[in-house]
Amino acid sequence: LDGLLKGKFRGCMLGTLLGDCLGAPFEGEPGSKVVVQKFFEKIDAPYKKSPQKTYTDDTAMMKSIAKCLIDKPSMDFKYLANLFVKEYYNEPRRGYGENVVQVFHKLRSSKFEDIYKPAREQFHGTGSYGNGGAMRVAPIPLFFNNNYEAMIEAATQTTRITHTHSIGVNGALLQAIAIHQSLMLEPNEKVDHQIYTKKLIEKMKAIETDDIHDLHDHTPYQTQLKKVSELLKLESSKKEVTEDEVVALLGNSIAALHSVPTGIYCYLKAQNEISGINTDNPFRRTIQYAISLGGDTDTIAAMAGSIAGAHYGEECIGENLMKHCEFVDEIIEMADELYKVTPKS
Ligand code: 8NA
Ligand code: MG
Ligand code: MG
Ligand code: MG
Repeated sequence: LDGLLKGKFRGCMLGTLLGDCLGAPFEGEPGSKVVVQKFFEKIDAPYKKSPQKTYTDDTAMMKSIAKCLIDKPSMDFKYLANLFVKEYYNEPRRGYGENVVQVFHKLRSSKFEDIYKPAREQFHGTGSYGNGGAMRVAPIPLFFNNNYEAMIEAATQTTRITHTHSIGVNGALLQAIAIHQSLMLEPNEKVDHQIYTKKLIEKMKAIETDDIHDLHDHTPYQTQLKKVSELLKLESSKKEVTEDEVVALLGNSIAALHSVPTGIYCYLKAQNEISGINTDNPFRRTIQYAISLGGDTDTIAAMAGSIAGAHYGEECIGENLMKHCEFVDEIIEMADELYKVTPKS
């Protein structure tokens, strides 16, 4: 797999970018397979002069994590907090979460004295459970692909700069673990969804150990993953599951609990054909299906896209889709730089 890894780095980071750029126009909408299929038919055609799709906070923050790893390969979280803040003040209109901007203001005005304090103060001291930690995490499982424990530690500290609620942190960990698992797969082979989800559940068992006092269920991600697994099992016995059923069961909101497992489901389901989604390409199918669910489309597509990109690699990402998105060349360059500084086995 080592020879493939460079293409998988590109695929994974492009997955975040393309899911973000192509999903952003639908953010907050109810979701429609028909509308999204029409959109993709236009996008997945030779680039003429249709307007470029722009990225949002998901990619903006992923860039900072990649830059941090490239500049300081041992990881410097204070430097990362600085990069997040710098990026935000350079381009504040990238569609950041409503409340996370308070963290940036406080980090700056406190001169980064305690980089975790502003995040701890969010939502009356409960911390954010938004999907902002998960949406940007891709470079961490890439860089730490050889060291699982270090990956978990770095993903945790990276997330805690803005999100301290265990739902927010554990959502980012689950997303990192999924990317890590898919990075190890052969690009041309399908993965067994039952084995894949079982492995995720086992790993989350080691993570979901703290009491989450405001929650009834103390192992909420394991519960969600069991639903993902059940849905996929149902579908392999030829039962069709509608988008409404998926949204009702797994969610499509900005809450990490109701979007990270959904992204994983999109990736696994899209290994096979999906009715109403006309493409042979499993990467496109992944993000197109994620966007068809509506809700937090850019973020769910970015998360699902980065997992799919880690599995299939850059080869699988269509030239047409890339030509319609801004910042593709820069992300490829960043993925290559990240690959260069990544410890090899
Ligand atoms: P965040 O930390 O501001 O969280 C996002 C939202 O989640 C908050 O504004 C709250 O509504 C809610 N929330 C989180 N934690 C709590 C809590 N403990 N108690 C009550 N409510 C809570 O920002 P983030 O970085 O997590 O947000 C990421 C999302 O924002 C991504 O989807 C990104 O694309 C962006 N975004 C989403 C939308 C959308 O409509 N879905 C719109 C604009 C931006
Ligand atoms: Mg966004
Ligand atoms: Mg809750
Ligand atoms: Mg979003």
